[in-house]
Amino acid sequence: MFKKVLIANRGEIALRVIRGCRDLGISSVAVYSDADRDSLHVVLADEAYNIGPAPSKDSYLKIENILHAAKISGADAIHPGYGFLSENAQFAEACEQAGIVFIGPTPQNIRAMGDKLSAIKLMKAADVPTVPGSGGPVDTVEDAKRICEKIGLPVIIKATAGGGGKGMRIVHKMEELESSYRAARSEGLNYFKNDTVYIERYIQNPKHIEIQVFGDKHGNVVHLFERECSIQRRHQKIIEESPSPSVPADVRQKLGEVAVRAAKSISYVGAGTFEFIFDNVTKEFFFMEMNTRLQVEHPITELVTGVDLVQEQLFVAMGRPLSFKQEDIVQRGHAIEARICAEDPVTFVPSPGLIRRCRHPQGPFIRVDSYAYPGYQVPIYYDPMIAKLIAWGKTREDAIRRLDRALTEFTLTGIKTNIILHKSILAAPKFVDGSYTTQFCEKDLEIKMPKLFRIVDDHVFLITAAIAAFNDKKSKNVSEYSVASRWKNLGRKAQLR
Ligand code: MV4
Repeated sequence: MFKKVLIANRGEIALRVIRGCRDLGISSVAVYSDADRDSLHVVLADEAYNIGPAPSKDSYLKIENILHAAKISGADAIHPGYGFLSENAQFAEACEQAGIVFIGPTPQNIRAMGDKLSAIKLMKAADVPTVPGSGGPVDTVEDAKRICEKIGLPVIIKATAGGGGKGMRIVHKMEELESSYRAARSEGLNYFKNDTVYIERYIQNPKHIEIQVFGDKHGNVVHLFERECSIQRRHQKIIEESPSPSVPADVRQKLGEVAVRAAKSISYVGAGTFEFIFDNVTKEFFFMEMNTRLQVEHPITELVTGVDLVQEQLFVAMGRPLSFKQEDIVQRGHAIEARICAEDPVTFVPSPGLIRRCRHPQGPFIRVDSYAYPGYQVPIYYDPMIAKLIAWGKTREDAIRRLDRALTEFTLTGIKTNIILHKSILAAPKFVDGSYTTQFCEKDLEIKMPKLFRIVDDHVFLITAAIAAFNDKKSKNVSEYSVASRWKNLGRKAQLR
């Protein structure tokens, strides 16, 4: 058993890992930047070390500083969380060389899947379905034209090192091909110092379906079924759910088998996710890429399967065999996660700043993974996601209703949040019937949003407090909570109209 684990991350995921450690009697070490002195992970961990200035490149990405903190604290292992150094093979290697266990896949696993073309080649060799396309680098415009003529339009050009939608171009007309090809290459070069691109047939109105896998150091691999993450905007996921409302039982079975075969073919160790593009009409699926980390949306898998994924990561890293077998894993009920972000719900512009009021939802089958508290200053330097709200239900309808109820209970003022965006998504017909695709935010949502909802900020509380005090002459104490409940009632009526 590890005695002490360092968490090389911040925010809600750092809290998630600290709690996973404490549940096993393992002590935790936090690291923090100058901007995170007042962050909750520093408070909740058993000890904490400053690792540098606010910018990530000077702190959370600074390998030497993190390893130094691990050494002086005597940590046995490092959990990287997601983002930052979580998919950095060099970091995983540096940990090994320093005699500290990296809680994650092997450096070879990370490298094999980090380059998208290398990943596609490996998957093809393992008989995993991939999208028809070039299957390798496309080095000239002439090659690009030949491939397009062969596979037909539309196509998608992708930078091999790309991510987050950067270095990607969809081509609908032959006339656009040359400029799109050059744009994808130069974006790859600018953002990832690599101008290699490849071409695939473009799957229209796709769904994003991913499969959670787990491997141990003894060659065992299992899957924990799917998550659907099609509700996204500009490649930022907003809502995820499990199971997917679109995947039929026989396809689900296939997806799981394929993912396990894929993970075994690369001797995968730890938590990983295979991302597939799913054609909602033909119900075909194709491998896209693999994420060699624990993902943001892991809680929905935890709620549906009952497996603590962080504890399992710790066990696997200690060298234990997986604590469950494939046949032990069943999907029970339905879980939906809403990513709560400090951002304008209409323009999506980040809105860091001081949180004034903060009351988290509670009640049956609600999970809140949050690092928000009243008086906390959300820093400008990092991701605007401050909380994840997850609801479980026996059925999808129950889960939607519960999530909506919890969103109504969630009070966060001082900063703008996307809470009302979530409420509007949950009410959208295409979400309710489950037929939404990755185009949902652009096609089925954005236009309706600003008309239906008003942005509520802290001054609304002050006005409501004044009205409440004026109206309620019998009441001697108008507390923050009585004001909040009054405002909620009014707010709900206003929203229903
Ligand atoms: C695709 C695709 C359609 N066809 N590949 C987006 C990020 C990366 N994980 C893969 N992505 C896609 N790859 C083929 N062959 C559609 C997406 C995609 C997408 C593309 C353009 C604009 C928005 C998108 C949102 C989700 C997925």
